[in-house]
Amino acid sequence: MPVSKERTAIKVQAERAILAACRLPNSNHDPESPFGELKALAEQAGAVVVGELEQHRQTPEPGSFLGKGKLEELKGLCERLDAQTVIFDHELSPKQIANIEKVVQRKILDRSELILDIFAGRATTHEAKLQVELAQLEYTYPRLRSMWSHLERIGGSGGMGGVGTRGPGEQQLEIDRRLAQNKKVALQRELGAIQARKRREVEARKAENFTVGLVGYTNAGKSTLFNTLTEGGAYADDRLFATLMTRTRKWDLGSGTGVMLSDTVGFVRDLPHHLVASFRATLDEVVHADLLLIVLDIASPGAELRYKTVMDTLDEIIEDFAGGGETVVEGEGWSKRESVRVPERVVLLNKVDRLQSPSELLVWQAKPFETIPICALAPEQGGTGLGLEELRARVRLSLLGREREVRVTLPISASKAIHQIETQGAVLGREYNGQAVTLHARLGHRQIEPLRMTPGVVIEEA
Ligand SMILES: Nc1nc2c(ncn2[C@@H]2O[C@H](COP(=O)(O)OP(=O)(O)OP(=O)(O)O)[C@@H](O)[C@H]2O)c(=O)[nH]1
Ligand SMILES: [Mg+2]
Repeated sequence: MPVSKERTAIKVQAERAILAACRLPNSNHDPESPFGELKALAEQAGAVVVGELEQHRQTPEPGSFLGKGKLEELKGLCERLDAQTVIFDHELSPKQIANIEKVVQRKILDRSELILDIFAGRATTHEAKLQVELAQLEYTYPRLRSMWSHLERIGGSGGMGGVGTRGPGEQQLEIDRRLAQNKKVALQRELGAIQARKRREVEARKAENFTVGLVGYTNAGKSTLFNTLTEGGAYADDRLFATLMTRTRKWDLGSGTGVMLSDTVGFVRDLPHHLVASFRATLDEVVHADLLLIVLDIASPGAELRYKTVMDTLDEIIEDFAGGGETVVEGEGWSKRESVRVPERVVLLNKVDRLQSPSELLVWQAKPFETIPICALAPEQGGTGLGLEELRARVRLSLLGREREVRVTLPISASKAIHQIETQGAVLGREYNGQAVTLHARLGHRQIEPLRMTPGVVIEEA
């Protein structure tokens, strides 16, 4: 099938690659390690990075990003280092790709294509595969199309051997385009059905439970924390985009309380927007949690930039989803408008065990937002368990509300309510009076409100 045949053309598996970038005055790359992240991404995709080239400019060259001289230099570097592929640290237009290729005579990939390629290799669930395929059709296809027509022109002139594709004629391209369009519609329909079902599940879960979302940059330690807290087998690994789909599990907070915790796909700087669109549904569930825990790897270089990326992406998703600050909730035969509530956010300063000096932690703790330093690795895996108790207490605070001392009088027969007070709060004393009991207890205010609704219960401040 033409579509899948073309997709293989962006693979960089085992190819020798050069990384290239045009640094503009406001580029948001990490100055300490300008190619660090792109290199990690390229290696995740299976490429062998053999060289790097960057140019500092006030504005990019419109047609080709880099200036003419720099492109010639890039060509020379490819020849010297025997590289088949050049990966740019930007999103390039199909036209720019074609123009650069014309000079450099090598396969040119942009950052988004590279990320899509990694996602394609990671997708295991049916939904993730559909989402990747859709994103590739939308993003990669137009680029491959122009690349191919270009390859056809330079075909056989050497240098492009690795790609080894015979350019299709115009007629073939037209057939491919139609097939791709049909495929896209079918994928969108199938994904729509899956996502509608998931939305109903999420709504039901939210109605009954307090929900907590783990979000953060890729490789921050979300899945590791998820596993440590829920003892659940989420896949955690030291590679980018280890997790592609949201997973939700019950997290037991002790004393009969618990919340639903969700692990999510990691963010990355300049996440391709086509990818964001198709993974948006996955994140939507999470940004509407009651509490967001933002996991940040503070031991890695560029933590500041990562923090900013995560916050900006979250705000974007919430804003897009909210539209005018309202969201429409639909059920069978009904719909209602609800104003969008922005969940509480707590930033978890992870991998504290890897810090070189404690002063690095102080910098983060001095920030104007709420933080908890943690070590997400379970003690069995060499972790220290640092901060996990504080985290539990913080989530309990969100769940139950601030604690107050109260005297609750209720019939002895209300055994369910008594059990709840005993397990979720701290009972300081009790007095029996015929068929009634008065419990002197410390309870969270969110726990007190439903008690007030229970018939026969009287609550006084202690
Ligand atoms: N030393 C140390 N390593 C950690 C800690 N937390 C996570 N790691 C390691 O960091 C790597 C990435 O962890 P993951 O949990 O897969 O990261 P993630 O945020 O789920 O990543 P994605 O799924 O790619 O978004 C793994 O090798 C973990 O063992 C920590 O507190 N200390
Ligand atoms: Mg993960």
